[in-house]
Amino acid sequence: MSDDLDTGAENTWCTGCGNFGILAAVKKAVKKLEENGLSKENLVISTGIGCHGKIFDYLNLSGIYSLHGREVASAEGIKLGNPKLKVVAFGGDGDCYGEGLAHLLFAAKRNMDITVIVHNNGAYALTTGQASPTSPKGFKGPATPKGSVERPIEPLTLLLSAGATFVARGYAGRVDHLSKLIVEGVKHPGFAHIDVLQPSVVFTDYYDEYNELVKKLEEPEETISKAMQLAIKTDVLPIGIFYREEAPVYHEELMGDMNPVKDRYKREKRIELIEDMLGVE
Ligand SMILES: Cc1ncc(C[n+]2csc(CCOP(=O)(O)OP(=O)(O)O)c2C)c(N)n1
Ligand code: SF4
Repeated sequence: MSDDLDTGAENTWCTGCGNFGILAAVKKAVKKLEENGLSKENLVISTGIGCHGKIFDYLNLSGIYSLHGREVASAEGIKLGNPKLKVVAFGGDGDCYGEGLAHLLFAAKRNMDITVIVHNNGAYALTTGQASPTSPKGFKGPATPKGSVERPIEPLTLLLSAGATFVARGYAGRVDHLSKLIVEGVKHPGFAHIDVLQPSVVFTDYYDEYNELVKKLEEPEETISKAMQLAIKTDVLPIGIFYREEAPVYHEELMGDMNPVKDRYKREKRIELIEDMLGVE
């Protein structure tokens, strides 16, 4: 494990929290990516706000501790500002599938070249366990004391229909497997989405259920509709890469190989381009 990834910050996650598995998997993945030639200086993270967001405090990587639901928008800005960077956004299910859902879907639609890792614990954990978009029907929490009457969303089908070009599910209790998914996601040229089953030992302690139901996929499905059928299964919970395809990425479609950091236009040129765009004579 890459010790230089430790920040030394006191870890305040509850003992047994699935976030520990995700942190361990990320560290393993970064080490592997470094072995494959990625410089840590070119890896940047953004996080939302929640228990998951504390991963920012525990990972010695550059980035931005963003706002609730804005980690994907922040990651997009970083990527467009300097396309040479690899950018990974960490979100919670409340954060990414609730507050920030539009950012997530539009980043997938654009095939933005970033990786999104969702710590899916089925609750707004930091704010004491309100029902989130992925909470099961009947979920009891401070906002739904008699049980939520809403049905949960299924994230992978949502991302597949939005156009994500890499869609995967991992489990915080399978660290090695998850780290491989993260490596593949970061290497993928385009929008990579990894939904991680992350038990919260306080609000959604589903370890037993997940340990019984998760099943590793051999390889991705060939079509989106087959991947969707797999994603809605409940008798088993497949983990692995559901779907992967190569498609043009947003920053290259928009700017070619221009890099705004090193190819920044002078002021006069920027004004000229804006005037040209506006049709000013
Ligand atoms: C715009 C905004 N709305 C609400 C909050 C309050 N808030 C902070 S963390 C959080 C819940 C986080 O839940 P989730 O994203 O699922 O992450 P988890 O804590 O479960 O990891 C909320 C609602 C906030 N910080 N900003
Ligand atoms: S409240 Fe839940 S998600 Fe938050 S640190 Fe504790 S176990 Fe983890």
